[in-house]
Amino acid sequence: MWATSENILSGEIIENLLCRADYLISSNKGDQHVFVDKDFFSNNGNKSRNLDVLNSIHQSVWPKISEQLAYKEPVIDHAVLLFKKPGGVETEWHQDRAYWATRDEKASIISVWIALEDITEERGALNLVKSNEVDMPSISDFNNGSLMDHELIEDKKGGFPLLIKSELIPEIESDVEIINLKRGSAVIFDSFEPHMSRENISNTPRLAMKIAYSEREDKDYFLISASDLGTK
Ligand SMILES: O=C(O)CCC(=O)C(=O)O
Ligand SMILES: [Fe+2]
Repeated sequence: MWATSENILSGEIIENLLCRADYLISSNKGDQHVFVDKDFFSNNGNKSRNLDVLNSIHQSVWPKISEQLAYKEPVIDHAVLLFKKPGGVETEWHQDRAYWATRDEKASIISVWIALEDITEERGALNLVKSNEVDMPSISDFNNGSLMDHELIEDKKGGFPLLIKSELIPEIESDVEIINLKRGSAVIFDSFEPHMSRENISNTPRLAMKIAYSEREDKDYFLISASDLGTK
């Protein structure tokens, strides 16, 4: 399931973030996958990075979703920049649940995928299943879906080796929505939402990011708890 939320981040926060990430945007390193500098946001004692920017992002995003999500102890599960360089390859159909089943036993992770510029299909917009769209109040029903069969395909350039089985793709592709997003707007989706994005055929990097929330429970792997973030 998924929903969109317009103007979730202000221009000022985006400017600040892109300024910090400028070394990645202007780098000539042609990563073909979307994960650039996986530790851009990190919480590692005196090597913590960019938690002040993450806090400003969290303070904007959280009020828009927290009432619907009944987390007892919310944590930022992870937060990453998703820059797809020109020529960055297609990210093929998958459900994130296939990757997270063991570390998020009760399926609580939700992802907020934020456009840091206007994003259209030829720049690598996300594709989701059209009939899975809900309005924002209904995100309280998130994470009740089921996991489709995935197959492990090694050597995938797109960085996602676990992909929905090819025989299931035609049905998904008969019901697709391409999510063209304006700068500062977001799509919020649960761990069961099938998604993909095409190659970036434009000549500048596609600028997006993701902040993912989850229930703390007895997890030993998450970025930072929502309550600690404001104090860093
Ligand atoms: O940003 C993209 O194009 C895909 C990213 C993705 O699948 C994910 O972060 O789970
Ligand atoms: Fe994904």
